[in-house]
Amino acid sequence: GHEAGDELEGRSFTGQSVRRFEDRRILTGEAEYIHDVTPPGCLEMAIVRSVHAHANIVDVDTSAAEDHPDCELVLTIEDLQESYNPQPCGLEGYEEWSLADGKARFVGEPIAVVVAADRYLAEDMADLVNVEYETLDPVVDGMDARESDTLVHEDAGTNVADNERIAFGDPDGAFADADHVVEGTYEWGRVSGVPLETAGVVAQYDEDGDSFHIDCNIQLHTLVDDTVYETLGRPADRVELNVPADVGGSFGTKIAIHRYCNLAAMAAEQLGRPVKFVEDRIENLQGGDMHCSERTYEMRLACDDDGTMRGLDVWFVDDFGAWPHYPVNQVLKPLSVLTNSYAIDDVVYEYDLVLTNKTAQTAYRGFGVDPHQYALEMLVDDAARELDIDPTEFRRRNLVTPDQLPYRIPSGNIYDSGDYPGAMDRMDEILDENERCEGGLLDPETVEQRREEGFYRGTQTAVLIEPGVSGSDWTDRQRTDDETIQNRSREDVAELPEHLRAEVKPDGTVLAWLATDSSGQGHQTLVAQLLADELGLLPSDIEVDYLDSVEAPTEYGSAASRMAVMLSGASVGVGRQLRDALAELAADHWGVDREAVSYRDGRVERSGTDDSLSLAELAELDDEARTHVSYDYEHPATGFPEFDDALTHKYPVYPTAAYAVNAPIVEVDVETGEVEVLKFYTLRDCGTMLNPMIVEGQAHGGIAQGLGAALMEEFGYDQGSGQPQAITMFDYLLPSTKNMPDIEMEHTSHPSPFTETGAKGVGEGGMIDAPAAIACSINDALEPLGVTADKLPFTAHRARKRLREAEE
Ligand code: MCN
Repeated sequence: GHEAGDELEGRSFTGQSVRRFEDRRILTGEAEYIHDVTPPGCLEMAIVRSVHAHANIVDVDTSAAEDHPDCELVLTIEDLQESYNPQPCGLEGYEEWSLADGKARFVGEPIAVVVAADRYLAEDMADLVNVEYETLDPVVDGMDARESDTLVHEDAGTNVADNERIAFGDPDGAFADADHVVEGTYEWGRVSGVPLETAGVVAQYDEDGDSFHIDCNIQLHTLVDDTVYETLGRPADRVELNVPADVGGSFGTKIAIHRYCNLAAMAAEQLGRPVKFVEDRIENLQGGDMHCSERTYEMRLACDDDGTMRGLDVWFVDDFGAWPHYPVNQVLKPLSVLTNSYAIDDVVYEYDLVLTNKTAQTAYRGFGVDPHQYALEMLVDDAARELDIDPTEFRRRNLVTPDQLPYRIPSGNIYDSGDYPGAMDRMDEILDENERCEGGLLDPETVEQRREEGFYRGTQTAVLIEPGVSGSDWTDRQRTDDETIQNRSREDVAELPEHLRAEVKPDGTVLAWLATDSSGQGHQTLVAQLLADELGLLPSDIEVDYLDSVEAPTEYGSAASRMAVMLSGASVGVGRQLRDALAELAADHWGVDREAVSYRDGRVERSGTDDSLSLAELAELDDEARTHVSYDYEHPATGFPEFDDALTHKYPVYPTAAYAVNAPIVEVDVETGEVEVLKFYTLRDCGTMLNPMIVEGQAHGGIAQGLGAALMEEFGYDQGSGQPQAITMFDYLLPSTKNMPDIEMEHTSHPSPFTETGAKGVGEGGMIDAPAAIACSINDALEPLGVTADKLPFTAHRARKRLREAEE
């Protein structure tokens, strides 16, 4: 990659692997994370958490803690109910307080908080709080929860918090007419992103203004803002929320409603002193509201003898844990890739969102699309085998073809651009040239020989779509009744633009401000690259800073793989505005018409003369801040009639469709059940690559997380007691360099016709496409033994079990 300041005049920085500005400070220890924020007089908070999955709280005795000289404050539910509000939940009808109200609903649920001079003392004080419980039977299994008499929330009267059936086309007809109906059950284990930096907050209260300043390493301040204002019972402008420039990863997990933000703010108000809280690793893994989808799918595919897919029936249960938090709409996002890369018109989609006595869900890279793609590809494999068609050939026959693009899937979303069959062909070529030949990992002779030794190899390709760039407010669909949805007009569905500001500094360099937060994606570099091109400067001439929540307009922010598209569009817009503003300033200065001046490579020139002004000279002339500009880039779906139908029905619209064809070469040891990925080939299309090095980094990280979900990671629970079984890194197995194969990556580019720069979102790829690819490759490897990877993670234990069952 190029050094950020490389002299590359006359060349475009967009599309180049410009090194990330962020990395120097991260690698040299100069980055500022939440734990580095320590205002004078700062105290620390510890949380007393439930040790039971389901229990009535009979009594919370805080006297020993309160009597202790080191204890600054204890807060219980009574204190909260006296002065604050419940926090908004993801669905109506659930009253959630930041501390358990009378009943604990998962192991780790906060019951009280204690504040002391430092975390050690605070933990000691927390130990002095004595909670008396009356234990209840826990609801642990999501499938059983639907019928169970034991209720997680008695007032709700059911553990099924949401359920919906949506039909597109004529699925009944398709299933009645088709030659075959193939069905399968596929399970996706509870996994999540596990960022290096756990979640944390530093809250300060200003008594004079009755206002709060809250620093927290959250992913989207826009989502947390509302919950914090409402919970504290203050107007929005009295709560300033600031996300540090450096967040040590989020992957969606830091998006949702986090009680610790509210609790630290309340404690800061009560004490009149700053209060800090940063989760330790156990808290992060068990109680930090940071698990994601746990789904059981029952799917059916209707096909004809010739291998044409006719209809799809998707039914699943998603075990959401104890509270239906904001990302309840994860059950809907799969609608944006409903039929993946296949042309199927008649589909039914139904789900039950159930509550159990487990940690509540948050978002995780993929936002519920990853399990859908996995289950669908499993079904396609099962169907191919039942129809006795080669699984690759079966896929190929049903792919959306290039001449069909842009292609509208039944649920209304549109795939923008690409060549899916071409990508399958290219991957075949790559495998033929490198691995299916002599000496290759899939050399038929080697495969046969390894099989005799008990090691089964295989690979399976498929085209996996990654939806990118959400922005419409389909997110609150669950809160809206059917009639309201049917009567919704296009105007009711907000599209959130991306805001960017910039100005010229006295030295002629440019300062730009992002309105949203980053967690490691490299957005500062992205804006610097794009703006450098727009202004004819070097990326190192562009400094990029962040606005805080009060300064920034309410935006959606960095989620749903949208910033490459939104920020590149905003950078182009702000660059154009800045060029115009500078040209106008120069024209005024020279007393000539605007048409008589032009902007070129960091200077404004006066035509027909040798006169020109540099940015520094213009900045000096600019005493009215006329070169401070801002721009709002419109979401690509805005103004697209094709998207209207989906939007007005509040179906998820994701206007970019990046995709990957993966070929993980897996080897299963049929004795131990262990699966090793020997090599991972991947061919990817994200349209215009703005920074190939970042794109590849995103894919590497995503594939690692996808491998974890496919083979290793799982938040298991004891089925009897509801105790979490993975609360340390010894039990929650993250992939490391030891587990990661070499990744051979190639790119193809079909720029999106819908976006300013042709870019498509990529931030969730890998996690969306790797699990399905690995599972189907296992299916290929174990085909002779009749075993499939029908439950993820396909751990050695599960694989062994399936292999033994198949033997019988
Ligand atoms: N990019 C590019 N060209 C493209 C597309 C993307 O160069 N055609 C680059 C962009 O420069 C951008 C990055 O790739 O910096 C990711 O862009 P995009 O796909 O738009 O995703 P977002 O920037 O909106 O980031 C969100 C996305 C999501 S949803 C999760 S989850 C996730 C992810 O990003 N969390 C991450 N990647 C992460 N990476 C890090 N390091 N940490 C996280 O928490």
